[in-house]
Amino acid sequence: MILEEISKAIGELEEERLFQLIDEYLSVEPSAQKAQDIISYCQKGTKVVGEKYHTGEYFVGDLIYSGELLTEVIDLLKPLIRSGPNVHIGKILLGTVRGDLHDIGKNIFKSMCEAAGFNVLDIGIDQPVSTFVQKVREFKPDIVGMSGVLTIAIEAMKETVDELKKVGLRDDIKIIVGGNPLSQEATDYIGADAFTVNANEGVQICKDWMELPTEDE
Ligand code: B12
Repeated sequence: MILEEISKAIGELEEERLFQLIDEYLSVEPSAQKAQDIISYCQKGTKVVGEKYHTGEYFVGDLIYSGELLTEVIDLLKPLIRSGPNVHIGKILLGTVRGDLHDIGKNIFKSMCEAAGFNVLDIGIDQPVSTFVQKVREFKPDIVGMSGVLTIAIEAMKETVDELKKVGLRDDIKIIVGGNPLSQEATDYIGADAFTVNANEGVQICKDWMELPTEDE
């Protein structure tokens, strides 16, 4: 019930109500799981913001505001998300692909990966193919994570994978792509190994690749 209200507060851009509800939800036994629940419902709320923008009810300023709200929520939840083990289980190179400036989802995935014990190199937003390739050479990650929420991100992801193949680096790494427009069909087109629209699921996939037990085991 509170979670549905949290989702609604994001959709309606009601800052005060949103943080009241989050306080209320976390007042009893705050945990990493509760933080993840809040993130999932906030993500649901941003879909409403996106729809309202699409139909002309909201403007770019509202998109920006929803982004700020989400960033504040993530900052608030970070101490809970980060309560994971202090071990090194693998290296992830992470970035938002060329042409796409959205980074809230990427940042959530990053925090969760770090909490799980991954060493994450975050190269930021709007990253060209050449930077991904250069950083794979330098950082030698086990996994490359590409984020994108614009439809055009799919093409940029494909070009990045194609270039990694061309220079002979593709077979050394696993590639996961994340963001709202992704699907199995898009993932096959891109040439990635997996996709997700849920950061928590993404972490589990990465852990599986490193042959580590999942949360449920
Ligand atoms: C906030 C927002 C913005 C903010 C972004 C702020 C920021 N710092 O990121 C600002 C205002 C900058 C913005 C700008 C624009 N936006 Co915008 N934006 C949104 C909005 C409302 C929410 C996005 C978001 O943060 N969602 C919440 C996060 C948590 O979800 P997520 O990204 O999917 O991430 C989750 C998973 O996918 C996963 N994940 C994400 N990345 C990764 C990576 C890996 C490796 C893994 C494993 C997992 C993973 O983990 C996350 C948590 O579970 C969406 C609406 C929507 N439906 O999403 C529109 C939306 C994405 N924007 C849109 C548009 C059109 C724009 C603009 C073109 C608007 C304009 N005219 O200027 C510009 C584009 C700028 C650019 N070149 O990128 C469209 C995209 C349409 C399309 N199909 O291409 C949307 C869908 C709105 C709409 N319905 O029209 N936007």
